[in-house]
Parts: sequence; C-alpha cells; structure tokens
Amino acid sequence: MRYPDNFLGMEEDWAKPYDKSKVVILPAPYEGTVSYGSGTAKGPSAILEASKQVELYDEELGREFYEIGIWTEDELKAEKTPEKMVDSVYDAAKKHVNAGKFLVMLGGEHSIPTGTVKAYKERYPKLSVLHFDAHADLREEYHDTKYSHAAVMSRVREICPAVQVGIRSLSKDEADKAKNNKYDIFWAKDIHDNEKWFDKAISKLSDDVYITFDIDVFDPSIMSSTGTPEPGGLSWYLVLDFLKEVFRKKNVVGFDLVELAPIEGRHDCDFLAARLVHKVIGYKFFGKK
Ligand SMILES: [Mn+2]
Repeated sequence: MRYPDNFLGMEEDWAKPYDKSKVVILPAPYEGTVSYGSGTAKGPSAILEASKQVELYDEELGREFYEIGIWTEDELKAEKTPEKMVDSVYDAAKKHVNAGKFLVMLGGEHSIPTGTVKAYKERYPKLSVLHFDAHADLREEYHDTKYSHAAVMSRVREICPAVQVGIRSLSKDEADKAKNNKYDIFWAKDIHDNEKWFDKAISKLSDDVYITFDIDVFDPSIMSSTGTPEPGGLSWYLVLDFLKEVFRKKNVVGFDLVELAPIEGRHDCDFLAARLVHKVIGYKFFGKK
C-alpha cells in the first residue's frame, strides 16, 4: 500500500518495500459479532488517516523510526463468519510471522486476534499473551459463536497462557471461571492509579509475548470512540509506562489494536490510536536501555 495511504502517510522514498521492512501494518476491518455500538470496521482506515498527522520524530525516544521500514498491507477482506475471518487472519499472519516481521494488526473487532496468536504460537512455542481490555472476554461463546469478541480470551487461553490488564467488566460466569482457573487478571480498580503491579504482571509472562490491545482499556474521557466504553479506565501515561517496561524486559513479537469505532468529529480518539501504534513501534525497536 503506497503513499498516501500507508501508516504515517510516508512518501515513497521513506516507505521501504516489504522485504526491507521490519514492521508490517495489517488493516483488518472486520465487524461481524459486535454486540453494542458498531463502527469498528472503520477503525483501521481512521487510524491510517490519523497517522498522517503523527510526527515522525518521537519526543520521548528522541528519534524517528521510519528507517526500520514500516510496510502497510492492503486491507484484509472481511469474511462472512467470524470463524472464517479468524482463519483468514491466521493465513495472513503466518506469512508475515514466517518472514520475521513485527506484525501490527489494526482491527476491527476483538474476535480476530485468535488468528494472529495461533500463527505466533507456531513460531514461538512458549508464547504468552498480554491482553489490555476493559472486558474479560472470557465467555465460552456469545450469540451462538465461539469466535465472538466476547469469547476471544477463552479461545486465546486454549492456545497459550495470558495475563489480562485493565479489566472492569465481566459476567458472573466469567468471574467464576477466572477464579476457578486462577487466571492472572489485573483489575482496573487496583492498578489505575499506581505502578506497583508492573513487576508482578511482567513476571507472569513468558519471554516471548504477543500483545492484544483493546482500545477500550483506556478511560472513556480520552477514548470514547469504542463500542462498549466502561468508566474507570487507564490513563495514557500509565499504559505507556507499563508498555515500555514490557518491551524492555520481554521479546514482544507482535501487537494488535482493536475495537476503535471512530465517531465523526472525535479526531482525538483516532489520533490517540495512531500515536499508540507509533509508540509501540518505537518501544519495540528503540526502547531497550
Ligand atoms: Mn473490550
């Protein structure tokens, strides 16, 4: 995908070809199992559009990142069922994972990471998943499908262990399941105002980590453009500080950002998502001390 539609809206001179790029941005505008507010299918294009306004220079890391090569793929076609979509994501992810790329998938709704996690698990047998979300997503199935966004962490936990961060909404069944299985969950109420939990959360992860990031983990005051906003979310700097530590201490192999449902006129939310992707790329390649 060429100028001006790639991530950061880079001119052809700066946007390296696929084989010279370390990062692959994969837009996956799928929206098939959404339960409340809709619009996540427009998430990837809104992030790409907003990314044109992101400064190439990062003030925190004191440098630009684009020379590592950031390739933007064409949008993944939406499939008819969530199960087929997960397969399609898996096939696409496998290609990029095998090519050694740092994959950044832009959703779309939160049913699709099952495909990326499966692809990464094949390459990194000791993979663990770090999950940011307001919701536990631990239902067994939802609206008659096991591949619903509301069940995604049940599917992911069938593939590999996970640590869940920022959770503040779940059903009684999900709560019972989490308790009975002693799942590692860091509740928003305990972590939103301090960093004391950072080391403990990181210690629960294996060395190779895949991050799935539901944008609704942020507080709705800074992130209202999402289908199921929940009060009491995390702040920008707390999330960045935690991510920075994770990237320093672990081998983060892939990342997805899901559930942005753009609202016309709320450019701040689209921009936040684009800036987060840029930060993550910076932490991955320039964040080690
Ligand atoms: Mn969520």
